[in-house]
Amino acid sequence: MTIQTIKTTPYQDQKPGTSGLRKRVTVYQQPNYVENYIQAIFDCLEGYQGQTLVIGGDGRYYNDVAIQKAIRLAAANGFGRVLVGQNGLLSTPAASHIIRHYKAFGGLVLSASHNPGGPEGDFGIKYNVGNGGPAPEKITDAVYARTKVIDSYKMVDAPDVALGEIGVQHSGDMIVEVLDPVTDYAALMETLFDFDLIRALFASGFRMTFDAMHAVTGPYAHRILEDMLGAPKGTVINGTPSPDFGNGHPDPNLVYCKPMHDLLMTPEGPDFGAASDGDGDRNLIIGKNRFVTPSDSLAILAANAALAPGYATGIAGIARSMPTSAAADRVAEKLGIEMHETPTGWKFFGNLLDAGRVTICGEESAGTGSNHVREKDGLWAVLLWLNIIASRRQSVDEIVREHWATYGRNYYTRHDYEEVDATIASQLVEDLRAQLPALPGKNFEDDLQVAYADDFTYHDPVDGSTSARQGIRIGFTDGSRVVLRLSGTGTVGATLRLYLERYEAADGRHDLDTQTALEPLIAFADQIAGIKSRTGRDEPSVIT
Ligand code: VG1
Ligand code: CO
Repeated sequence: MTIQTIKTTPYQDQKPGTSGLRKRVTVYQQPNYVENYIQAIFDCLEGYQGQTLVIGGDGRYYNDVAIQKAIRLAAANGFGRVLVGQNGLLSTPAASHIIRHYKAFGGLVLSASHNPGGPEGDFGIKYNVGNGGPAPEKITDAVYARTKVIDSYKMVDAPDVALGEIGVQHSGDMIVEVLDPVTDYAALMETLFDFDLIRALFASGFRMTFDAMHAVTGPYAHRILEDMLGAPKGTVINGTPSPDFGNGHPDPNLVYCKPMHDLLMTPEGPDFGAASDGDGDRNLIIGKNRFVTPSDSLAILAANAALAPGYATGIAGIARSMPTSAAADRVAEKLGIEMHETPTGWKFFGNLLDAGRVTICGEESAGTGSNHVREKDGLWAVLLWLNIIASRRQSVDEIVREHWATYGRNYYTRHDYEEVDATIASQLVEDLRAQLPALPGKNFEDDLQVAYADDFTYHDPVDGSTSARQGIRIGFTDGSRVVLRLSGTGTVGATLRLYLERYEAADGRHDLDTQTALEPLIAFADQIAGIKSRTGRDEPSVIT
């Protein structure tokens, strides 16, 4: 076998964002772009000689090309074994599980998640560490620094691996094992949930529809929902992964899943609807006549987790990202367990999960998960919902209403302004930041009094690290909140995210339209940040 050391020149734009390095496919297709980035990752790691690396992706365009490169780089750099999903497929949560299950050193997850795919779409690479979770900031910062000076990479001169063939092959001296992407993950789900109970639910005539959005969860949902749990064939739609996601946008929200939402609002529709994103870590939950906001879903799953066998002894604590509504905080308070508020992105949950301080985590962006892996997990959330529905013998709507009646309701929405000019967006944030010290005590929109205004800084209670400038929060005396931050996953211009929240007590009104209930906060945010005038947009690109 020949190991070649190949000269290269650095790129200056390989800065990982909220979840790995996401760029247009055309950017990734530049000479040595993939090679530089993966070599830079390896250069920042220690002790992997002879160890196992997991590789898998969401099946998007360029996955196959990048995987062959990754395998040759891993072989030349001295990994002993690569575990790769058949046809290069592994959902993000399955990759996390496989890293943990086979005690791998780490893994490369090739995905740009919910961003569109295809030759004109996006591609992404993320490194996960040995606990199965995204690399912490100290690693991603080091990788970025390395990419700026890298001058060579190592590759073996070996033929392509046959990714379609399950079993053992070689790349140079390194073992390459092609795995069925679903089997280990499905076995894990069986240990967490009462499959007999869910099977009985489907047998009793309960109907659901699961939209895999032409992305990676298709094979997982077919196997688990239809084959193992007996949901009728056809329950899973768009279940064959395609490189451009059927020319769609695999983001499970009310914009891209509108047909499913509308179906669930009709008498003929099924009892339950769910969807997952490009890489299978997000979830959308809709009951008949009831859309469940991700923040509420987190709170409800945490409050009812003990109904599932995997959590029967209770949960240790809950963590949510800062912009996620405080609905889960009320559940933690009632259960008398720890509650943590972290910056956006799953990498901040890893330490809390490893330390056993939290069991369930969630983000407002449709991500929920638990200590079973170190990523958010779309199908896990769907299965926990099914387990809860089957145990309580109630509809989603009844479960949600009872939750509000017990804990109160956190009205919540997110307004996204996409592809805004990056200079305008960062100026907007800077100007708003400058206003913060003067805000506390001031009154707006009749009855909104500012209680605090800051730029969120996270102090990790486990490793003592600090992450500053994680988003502007303005809190009011009645518990309402406005949060504003810039996305770290976009690939063109800047995306401004505005998060709005208002609490209505247990005995309050829970049947208002969300946007109406939040109107004064929306007006306040626009007044103080000048969003419309500065961006020239009359309305958000996406409202979730
Ligand atoms: C977004 C979401 C965040 C999520 C991240 C990765 O990040 O807001 O909650 O963790 O995407 O999810 P940002 O920086 O664009 O707001 V995924 O499913 O795209 O890997
Ligand atoms: Co995702």
